[in-house]
Amino acid sequence: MRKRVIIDCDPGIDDSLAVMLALSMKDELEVAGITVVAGNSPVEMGYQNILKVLKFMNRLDVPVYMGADRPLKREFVNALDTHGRDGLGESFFPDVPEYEYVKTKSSAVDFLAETLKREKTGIIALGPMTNLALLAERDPDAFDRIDELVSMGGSFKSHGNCSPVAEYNYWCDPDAASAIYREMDRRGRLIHMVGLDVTRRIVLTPDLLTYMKRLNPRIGDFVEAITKFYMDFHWEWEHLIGCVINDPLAVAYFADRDLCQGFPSYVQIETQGISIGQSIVDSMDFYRHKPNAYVLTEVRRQAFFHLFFSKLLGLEENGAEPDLLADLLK
Ligand SMILES: [Ca+2]
Repeated sequence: MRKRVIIDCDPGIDDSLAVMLALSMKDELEVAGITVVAGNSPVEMGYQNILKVLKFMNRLDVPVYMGADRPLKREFVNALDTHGRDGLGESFFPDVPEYEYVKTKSSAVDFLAETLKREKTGIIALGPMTNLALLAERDPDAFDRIDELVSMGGSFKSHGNCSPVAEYNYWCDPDAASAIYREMDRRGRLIHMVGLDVTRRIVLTPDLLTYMKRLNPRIGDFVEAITKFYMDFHWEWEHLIGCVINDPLAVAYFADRDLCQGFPSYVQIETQGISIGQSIVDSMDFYRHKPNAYVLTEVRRQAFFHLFFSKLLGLEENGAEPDLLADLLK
């Protein structure tokens, strides 16, 4: 059965790849709408970027809603140094003109509240969780109705990506992240924490990109245009050849729980000091507190890429040889 989902995101290069994947998983996912939040890029830029992605995917019918333009309390710090001046790897695709899409009037929070109350819907959160924290505050009943919440964010044993200990989404709005983990705790529910422990293993290498271009030049060229800058950034900062694509894993995991494994734990998010934004995972059960999160630690990397490529590119249709992909993923 198809799962209905709202994607909350801050596009962002890997957000864009995640949305492309979600839209390609037609048998598994029904994307009810996309809400945008300030994060990797300022919210207006993220809104335009998601329209660019929807246009490329011929899916401008999917409604997009503008969300929070800054974190709950902290000053907003974007990640355009990582994602390029346009938030899409300096691909500089033109803005989508207004006559090509349906301009939505309600805010992201209103759309979330209405949709959650109307139908069973899950949420994949790919950016700072500001919109979701505002929803919990303004309409707790609607928040209660979230079917499943998968959050790309945080880190258990892996190091941070914007401080020694913090992952960007939780670091950007630590108060929102902290609030969401507390809300889940209060309700006795688990948030799925798709953190850097697993997403760091998802590296799009130049070889894999070439493979994408060979199999499906249209998609491959688009992915190349938005990831080139990102790859240069990874080389400069981490001496990594390729780029880490965090967000698509959260989408894939939402649809297929067998892709990752982890453990239930009590998690809190630090909101101050030098470890601001850190996800504190009580894996040793010091606090004797019931779990509020399912923390992912293992990912079946080859299975993820197989899914990613078969959905996005169409592997069999394009005559892909399974052995070649297996070799590239060794
Ligand atoms: Ca993101």
